[in-house]
Amino acid sequence: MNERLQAMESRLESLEHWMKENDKDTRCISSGNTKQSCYKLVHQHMNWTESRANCKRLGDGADLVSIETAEENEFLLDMILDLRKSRCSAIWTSGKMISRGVWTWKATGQLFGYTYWMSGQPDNLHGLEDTMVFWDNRGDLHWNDGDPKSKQCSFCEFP
Ligand SMILES: [Ca+2]
Ligand SMILES: [Ca+2]
Repeated sequence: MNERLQAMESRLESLEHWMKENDKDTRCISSGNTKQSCYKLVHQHMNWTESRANCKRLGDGADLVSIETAEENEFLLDMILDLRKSRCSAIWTSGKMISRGVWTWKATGQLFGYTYWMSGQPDNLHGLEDTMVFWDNRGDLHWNDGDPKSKQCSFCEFP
């Protein structure tokens, strides 16, 4: 490869690294033998499809968040409590209902294992709700199924 191009690429990489380190809405977690994941809380309100496209722009392997463990869920809850201020009552994840009562993480294709549904949820209100949000219901912060057309904050996950 051309040397100047190589130098530019390495400068771009260090710039990307710097931006990750200095973005207060982004935090990373790594534990034991799990790969490091970084998470960005996006405050711009978008529908589910727009939110997913926006996450993918963060780079290779970036998508709306998928939540495999209680530990990962706790990490995200802490971020929400620290960062959202009052701007996000609901936050998109990659959770999607693929048939009645069957939920998957679109980012990974995995079925839901661990769950953290709010009591009475998912309720598929008016038959319109098939995407998963963190929802703050007067201080009760849990998972809910929401209408993908509604505009909300979102959580991206990337390596
Ligand atoms: Ca994950
Ligand atoms: Ca619901």
